[in-house]
Amino acid sequence: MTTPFRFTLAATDGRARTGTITTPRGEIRTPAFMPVGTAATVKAMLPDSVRATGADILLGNTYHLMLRPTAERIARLGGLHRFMNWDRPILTDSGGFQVMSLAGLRKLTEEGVRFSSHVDGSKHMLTPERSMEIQRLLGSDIVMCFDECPALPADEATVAKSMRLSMRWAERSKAAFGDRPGHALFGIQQGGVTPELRAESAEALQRIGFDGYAVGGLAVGEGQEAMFGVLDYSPDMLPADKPRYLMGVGKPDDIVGAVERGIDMMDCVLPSRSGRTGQAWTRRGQVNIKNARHQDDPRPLDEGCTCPACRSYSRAYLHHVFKAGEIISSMLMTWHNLHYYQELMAGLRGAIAAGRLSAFVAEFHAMRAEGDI
Ligand code: PRF
Ligand code: ZN
Repeated sequence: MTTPFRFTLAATDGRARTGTITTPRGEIRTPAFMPVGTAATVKAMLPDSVRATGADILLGNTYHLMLRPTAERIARLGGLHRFMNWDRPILTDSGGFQVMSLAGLRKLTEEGVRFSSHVDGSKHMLTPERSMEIQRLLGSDIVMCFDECPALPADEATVAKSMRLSMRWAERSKAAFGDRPGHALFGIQQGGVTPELRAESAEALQRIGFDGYAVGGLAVGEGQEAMFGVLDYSPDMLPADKPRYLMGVGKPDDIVGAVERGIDMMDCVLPSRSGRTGQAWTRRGQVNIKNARHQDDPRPLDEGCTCPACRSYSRAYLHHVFKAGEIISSMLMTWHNLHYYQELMAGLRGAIAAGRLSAFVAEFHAMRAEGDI
């Protein structure tokens, strides 16, 4: 028999939670950070290295993979896990958000979104049904509903209309997903920064019924204060016995604030992308390795970090390989950043389990306040 998809809470501390999501491809310790593997790779990292940083699950993208190399080709080659050599869980985003931020010409209707590819200009259509089909062809373990996410600020009428469309699409997503033991379908709450719209969306999703619930439509231009404002109430509108996933977040302090407010899962390109542009995230905040102050510095990026970049290389070396445009710069910086993010998640999980989250968070902010020295 297939292992069912299951979420078990182990402990709570205030509104924060720690637990385990069980899937046939392995367990996901929550709160979980999911590295982004958009084009069937976490850029500059081998899958074993991503695992070594502590990741239990990766994120993949419907939008990118449908365009290149296509979901049908990946299915013929045995599915996304085999294709990219990652045998643990994969969550796939549904494509709507990426169409809106990346595609060329777009036309949104009740049916779905017609758009032209940012790769070659070719024309495509994404609907809830097609998104479910693509995510099935990829072999995704956690499938996301097809939704629309308006950029903020937007007027309330626009946000309401978009949210209601996303709720009709959620119903179609569920019908098209069908019954797939061992695979999960997550609904996505929308509603901008308006509590009534967030409540309406949460109720609509729970009427349909999902294996998990995402908070969508945040980190789209509203700022951290407004985002935390929504997170002060919106996770509580979602079922306590199902995972809650905050999409596309964020910086380390966003993650800490979201976990404090009851979020169980997050994803963001930040640690991998900023690694490639010479930005490191450390316990003492951000370090820009491009800066000339590092060129004679024999110390590691972060004295307390056990990643390969910090164990074996100096800041001077990391500065040099960045300046020289060497590929190892992206490899080492990405590894460090993903390692830091996963250490942060492990720290949060341990603190919640021990009932000392507020002390952990105070220490987190105090270390950052000292700055990089
Ligand atoms: N919906 C989907 N993917 C997303 C978002 C969303 O609202 C966001 C918002 N931060 C990131 N990725 N489907
Ligand atoms: Zn490191």
